[in-house]
Amino acid sequence: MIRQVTVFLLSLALLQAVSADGHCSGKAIYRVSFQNLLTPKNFGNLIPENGLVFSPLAGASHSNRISFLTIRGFASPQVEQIAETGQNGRFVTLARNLRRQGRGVLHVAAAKGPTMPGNFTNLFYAVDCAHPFITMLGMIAPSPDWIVQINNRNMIRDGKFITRESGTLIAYDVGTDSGREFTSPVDASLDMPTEPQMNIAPLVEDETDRFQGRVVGRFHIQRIK
Ligand SMILES: [Ca+2]
Repeated sequence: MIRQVTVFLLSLALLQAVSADGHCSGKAIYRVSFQNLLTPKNFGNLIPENGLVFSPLAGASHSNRISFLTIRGFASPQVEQIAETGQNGRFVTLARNLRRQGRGVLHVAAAKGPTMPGNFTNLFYAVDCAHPFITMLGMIAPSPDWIVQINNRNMIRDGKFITRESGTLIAYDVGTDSGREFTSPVDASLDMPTEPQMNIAPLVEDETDRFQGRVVGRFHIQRIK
């Protein structure tokens, strides 16, 4: 018995030593900003004359047990809803349920309104060592099923929370609708379900890419606490 306790205490001491020596500890809060570059100035007559919006953005911080969005995988019903209608209700409900049940989600964030052309939207996420991944997405609207996103992005490098990170956003086709025009999501007559469903992939891989592979936005991640 005494030996078992000693072994336990020894392994605890060992764990703490390891954690003080480069393994993750603590928590952090990040501001994630998506900037919408889909303005008439940037895209001219490639896009509708008033530009395109990002639908109300939504996201979550989560563990490696969960991937809400996997490039080259099939879109979930939650991602399909965002991509085709711009409504994030299913995604937010699922993420909140997982959080409540302690199943890999730490924090859920959702914007109140769309990100207009030329504007940006900030969402905030708490992360910790067990939930260091951030996924965030929104629809390019109007469109058939095109999104901007960051997925499973790890806020830990070499055992430490990163300070900041920036990058570009390109359009992704989530593979659930075969439309190719900037059509209103409420016009059901223009719904063209893709059957069988295709993988989520960069829209530029489709030769009819309306954005011609160009950058449609930028993301900025900043640790604020
Ligand atoms: Ca599509």
